[in-house]
Amino acid sequence: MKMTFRWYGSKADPIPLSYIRQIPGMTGLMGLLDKPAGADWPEEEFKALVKEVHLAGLELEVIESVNVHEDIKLGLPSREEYIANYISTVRMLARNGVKVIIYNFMPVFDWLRTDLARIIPEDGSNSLYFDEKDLGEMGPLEIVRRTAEDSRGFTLPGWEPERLALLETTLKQYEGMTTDDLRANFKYFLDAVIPVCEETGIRMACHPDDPAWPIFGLPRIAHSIEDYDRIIALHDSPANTVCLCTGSLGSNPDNDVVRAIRHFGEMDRIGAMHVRNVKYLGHHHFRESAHLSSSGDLDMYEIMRAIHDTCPDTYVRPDHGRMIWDEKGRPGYGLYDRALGAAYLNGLWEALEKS
Ligand code: CS2
Ligand code: MN
Repeated sequence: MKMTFRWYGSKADPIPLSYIRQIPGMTGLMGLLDKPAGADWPEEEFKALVKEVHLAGLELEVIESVNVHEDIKLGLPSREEYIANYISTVRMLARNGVKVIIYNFMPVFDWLRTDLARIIPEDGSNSLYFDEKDLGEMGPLEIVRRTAEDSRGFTLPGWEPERLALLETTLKQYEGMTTDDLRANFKYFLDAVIPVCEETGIRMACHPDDPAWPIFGLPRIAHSIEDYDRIIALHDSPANTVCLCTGSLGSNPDNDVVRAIRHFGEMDRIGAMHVRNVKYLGHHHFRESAHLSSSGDLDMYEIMRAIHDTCPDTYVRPDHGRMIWDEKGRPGYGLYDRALGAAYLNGLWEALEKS
């Protein structure tokens, strides 16, 4: 297992690389260049990032995310240009030491929450929270306005301004699109990109829909074991893998996260892991909790054991954390609670190694 940390770059992330390096057992980053979906990433800029990360004593073998342009998901003729850019970016990243690219294929929205700082009554910390009832009252435009307002001035991954500017138009474009249509567009993308990944040694890792069910009537195709079996079948290759996010898949209690890890781990189809815990509060109603098993509803020991048994060499990062100790950070991506999460996951790992 390689323990890693998500980082947004020195301009956008208040957490210095030196702090990340000081978290015990931290080997590298899941990092990115801040480029709009569809862009061809400039090599010089990326080389500079790699250099900066290496100088801090960390690796940059995983990129999260290279976002897929909406026109690719919509299957518009303009997708050709964006797919060409994607391929060029894959080649460039491979040349510069990258092994895994995390992405998702969710229409319009990446992850979605109804509150970015819900107080956890037991201890006064706060975390990301979702209640479908609140969503019903809000509607897509309102939720976007609220999320932007609550983000404390930070840009949020998946909520990039250029994407949101076109929200109304984009929502209209998806009207009438079925899950089969979306899957066909996904196949078109994978058929073009995966052969290049095979050639260059990159693994594409698809992140689950979050929360793990359809929202606002938009088609969603990556929120269960069966969904991922179909995604793998779209273009069967060792380069077509899952970014298994326990908190996203696990937002739906019907998903057996441990079984999912074992299933795809045994197939060697886990490119990366996001490990975090959730607390169920009712139907389509949950909040994110501390990583510790007893703080939420997922069994972190069994999760780490499944990784240990089936994909021990994979990249792991603590996904979102709570906001604690008065930290003023990017919602979900503060330093303190993610560092605690990494330390705890490393502890479980050491116990697994020695038992
Ligand atoms: C994140 C996602 O919220 C999360 O779980 O891991 O925003 C993730 O980075 C993207 O969906 C990957 O493209
Ligand atoms: Mn995740």
